[in-house]
Amino acid sequence: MVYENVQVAVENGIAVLTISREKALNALNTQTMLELRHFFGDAGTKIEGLKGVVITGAGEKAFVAGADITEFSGLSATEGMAFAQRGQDIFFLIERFNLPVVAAVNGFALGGGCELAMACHLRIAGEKAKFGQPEVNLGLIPGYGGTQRLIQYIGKTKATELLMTADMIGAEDALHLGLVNYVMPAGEEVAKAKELIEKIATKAPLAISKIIETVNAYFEAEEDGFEHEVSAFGECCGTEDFVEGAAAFVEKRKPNFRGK
Ligand code: CO8
Repeated sequence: MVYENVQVAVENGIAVLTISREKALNALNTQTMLELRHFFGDAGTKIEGLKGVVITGAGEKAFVAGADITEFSGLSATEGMAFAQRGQDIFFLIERFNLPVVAAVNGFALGGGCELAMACHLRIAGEKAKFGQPEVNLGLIPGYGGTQRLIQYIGKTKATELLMTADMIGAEDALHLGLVNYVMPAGEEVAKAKELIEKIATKAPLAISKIIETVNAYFEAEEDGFEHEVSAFGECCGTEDFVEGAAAFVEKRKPNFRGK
């Protein structure tokens, strides 16, 4: 698939995906969503030696200012459900990607943009970042998982307020509420995201993928997270990396993990 709106740059095993529709503040139109689906469901799984993915927005103003409003005004109820379902399915691909995915939020992360950031495993905010779910201003509610993930990250009390008022919050408030992991000076978000991925890449890759799976299991209704932890723990025990990690500890050296 030829990508028009998502620029992909792979360097030192880290893929930086830049949503590039700067004139529309990087709003997620259908083409952009299909490109994200292709990357996380296909192309990204085939990049040899990949350590993780960073998602950011082109320009200084916006990460992603939402789903593209011009595309979905006038949808019928049935069409709206299909639209939201497709978006949720794509964001689940991101959340379930077996390598760390970090959002580097350089500006507005509104509506579908805030939902995209929340589908990532970790979030770095630039000091000018603004987060919000303004859908009620349009007569809508979030459709790409925002009602659920916002509660998961910041709790029901504040999430309900933000969802009902459509208020935007800045980077420091987002940090305080637990929505983001770090706040960085403007322009340093991607570097911090890469630094985190590099640190995670020194750990056992299979264990990291099991962390992603097991953390996700906590939030999935059909899963028992504790049961999932038991089986994932067992799977880690059967790996060469566990043998190597334990041996390296005893021998007081750095482990050489091979993802096996
Ligand atoms: N979609 C399409 N175009 C957009 C969007 C968007 N979400 N956001 C901004 N743009 C465009 C503007 O229309 C404008 O285009 P033009 O220059 O051609 O007029 C350009 O980007 C620049 O924007 P502004 O001139 O408005 O810039 P300001 O600095 O004045 O304001 C804001 C910046 C505050 C970010 C403002 O642009 C804004 O409020 N944008 C909309 C934010 C929003 O409501 N986002 C939520 C959208 S709804 C959503 O994401 C639902 C997700 C689930 C979908 C499920 C579907 C069924």
